[in-house]
Amino acid sequence: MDREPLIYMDGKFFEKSKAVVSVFDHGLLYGDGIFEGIRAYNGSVFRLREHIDRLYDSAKSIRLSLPLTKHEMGEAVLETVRRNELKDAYIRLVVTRGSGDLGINPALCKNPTVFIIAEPMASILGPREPMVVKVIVSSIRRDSVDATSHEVKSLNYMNSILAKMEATSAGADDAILLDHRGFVSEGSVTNIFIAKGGKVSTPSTAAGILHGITRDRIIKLCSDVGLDITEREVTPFELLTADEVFLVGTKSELVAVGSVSGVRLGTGAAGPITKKLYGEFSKVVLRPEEGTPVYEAATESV
Ligand code: PXG
Repeated sequence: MDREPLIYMDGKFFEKSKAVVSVFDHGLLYGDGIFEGIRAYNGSVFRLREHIDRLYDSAKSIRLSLPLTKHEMGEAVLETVRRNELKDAYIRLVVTRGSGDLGINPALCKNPTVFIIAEPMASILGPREPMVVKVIVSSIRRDSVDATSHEVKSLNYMNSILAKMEATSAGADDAILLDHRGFVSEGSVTNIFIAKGGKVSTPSTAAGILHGITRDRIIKLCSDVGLDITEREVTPFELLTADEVFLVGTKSELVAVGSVSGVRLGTGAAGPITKKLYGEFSKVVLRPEEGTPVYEAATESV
């Protein structure tokens, strides 16, 4: 596109260079805000309802009252994709506490700031083999459920960022974070699955991981294709000794893990379960019933 991308901000559209937030916005000053990363595939927003529901749960948990109904928020997402004439896109929906003063008091922030960015993004899913990444187990722990729990998709990503930096300096692609007890929690921006002896496991949400929308869909997909899938506590030992490990998330989609902290898994390539789920997930994202159409006259969006 020759013209600048159009960004939704509080009900209006602005060119990218003009879409700015105040330096007094508490999203910037304190990470006081929430967001969603959403994907559109072939002109349809994948699991829009689930993303909007999660956003409203995040908002409720931080006592942020959203200025739009769920339906209006869904429409704003669709309109942003439409205005940018996109079919395959990555959408970032952000709500901050809004502009306040230099203190943390959220009561002084009168109106939340809502903005939505939609950028073109092609899927890595398809007929080819899944991508394979190297990960490390990070020394940075996920915050516990009674701290900055990752159940809230908040603007505080410092532990993921530090873990990612640790991975990069160790020559790895990404990091796996443990929870405060030492159990496996999730990747820096993905949920994690392991397979051993044909059985698939994923850390349960009890220790405060993000309730990933891709994770949910992959759990269901495992059952649909007859794989034994359990949500439970997973130890670092199980991670190192798994036959297969893979990471899932809206942006990363589904990627295989070839090694953990220098320990090779299987042959170091994507294993059969990972490949099977990758192939099936590639079809799922394109199914009309999994998404909300952007361009057809919508009957009901969210
Ligand atoms: N865990 C964490 C900590 C995440 O940030 C996921 C799991 C996957 O959740 P979904 O609902 O997308 O299946 C995320 C995803 C990125 C990026 O650049 C991704 C996320 C946040 C920021 C950046 O890939 N969230």
